[in-house]
Amino acid sequence: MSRLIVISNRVSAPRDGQNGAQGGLAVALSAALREMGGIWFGWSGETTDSFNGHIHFQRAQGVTSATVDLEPQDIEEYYNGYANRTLWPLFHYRIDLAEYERGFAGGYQRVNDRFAETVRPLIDKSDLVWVQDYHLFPLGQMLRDRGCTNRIGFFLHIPWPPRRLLNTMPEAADLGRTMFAYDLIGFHTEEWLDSFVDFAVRDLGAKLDGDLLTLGDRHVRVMTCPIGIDTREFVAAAQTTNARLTYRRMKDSAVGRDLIVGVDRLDYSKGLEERFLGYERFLADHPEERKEVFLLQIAPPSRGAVESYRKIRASLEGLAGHINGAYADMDWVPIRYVNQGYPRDVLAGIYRAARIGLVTPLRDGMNLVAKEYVAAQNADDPGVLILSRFAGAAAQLGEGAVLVNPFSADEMSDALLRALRMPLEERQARWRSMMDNVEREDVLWWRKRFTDALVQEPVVA
Ligand code: ADQ
Repeated sequence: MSRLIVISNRVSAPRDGQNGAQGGLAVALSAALREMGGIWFGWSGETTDSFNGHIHFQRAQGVTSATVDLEPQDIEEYYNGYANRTLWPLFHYRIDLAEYERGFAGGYQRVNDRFAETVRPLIDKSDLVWVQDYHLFPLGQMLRDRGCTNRIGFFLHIPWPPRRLLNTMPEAADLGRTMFAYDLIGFHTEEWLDSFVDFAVRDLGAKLDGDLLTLGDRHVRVMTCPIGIDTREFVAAAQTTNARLTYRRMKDSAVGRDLIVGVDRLDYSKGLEERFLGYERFLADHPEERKEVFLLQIAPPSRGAVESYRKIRASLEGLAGHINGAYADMDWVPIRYVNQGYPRDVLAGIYRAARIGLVTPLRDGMNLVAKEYVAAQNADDPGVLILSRFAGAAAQLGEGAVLVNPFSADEMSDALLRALRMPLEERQARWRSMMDNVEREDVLWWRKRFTDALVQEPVVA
């Protein structure tokens, strides 16, 4: 059997003495590496004065990781620059925030080249190579340039934007052509896959035959492969003592009111400002509901080195303060806004105590919080998921969730009222349909679907 070489920006392989569970993606990739053997390669998260290609190998719980340190300039241009200030906003349809700087593009190429050069000697002839996410688009091509003939797959965790937006980026065509170095590209949804195919066909001149795209002498297969959570682990997390204590604590502090919960990295793509405004509209439209509910928004800051993230943090603080100032009373505050992360079992307890899970990103590749919320519910008395129609998760959970347009405060307000008034039988039926999907298409299913497809040779007509 082939070994698996996973390459991602950061490596979250298990560490010795690690307390607490890993995230779902880390669990799935670690399980695959344990089963197939192989290495997980990426940036250590550490800096070094001058890049030297020195690899730190570690083996823990049956998984080998190999990491390198990067120079401060690499981190500034590749990670804070091209990845977080160019690609992330552009791929979430925010060309107003995307910054096109040659310095960032150069740093991105340099780090990808350093990754390729360093990882190349670790790859044996029969290994499968699996590259993760937008930090590493050109890596496959750079490995091919170094004589790598292995099967190489790429999975995109974020949306692929429509071609008219993508083409605002000066390097769009070059980046698109490098994608043909891969044998297989996976997307969460048809929508992201269609955008990629549309771009490849209309802007690069590729030909599509079934699921095979051809450009010159290169063929790449495209597939949808929606990521799931580690459902068994999450259901178990919701049953732990910590989860039960948290559930109790939330119920006690709610004093009979309904909890609405939002859990997101503090990121403009998650639609937090729009969510607060939608909730404010609900409070304004339905005075009788005011003291019957409260919103707990958990949003740990991320990417603090980037200006747009500092701005959104400040603006959310202002908005939460404004709404609380306008509506709070001596015995009730409408929004509890918390900026810290919590262990997974504590999160599970909070989700379970919440009558409504409010997951309203403006654009999201998948969104795992939606699935975690579903997995944590009590089957006898489940809560309602209000989900943005622009999250990848809507393609799988759309029948059970209450779908909303997160740009519309009115729709959000209507959805909140509907969810609060929803009869038990309807909640149960909707939850069952979502839970069936969350159980069937979990993260282990996702991993197998991708690696099974990667080993298959394409049938070229
Ligand atoms: P993210 O943008 O990070 O992932 P998401 O899929 O929602 O978004 O995953 C967030 C994870 O972080 C969840 O597991 C959640 O529980 C955890 N988390 C968030 N806030 C937390 C808190 N306060 N405390 C503890 N944990 C917290 C990217 C893409 C997504 C895609 C994933 C996987 O943007 O669209 O679903 O990758 O492909």
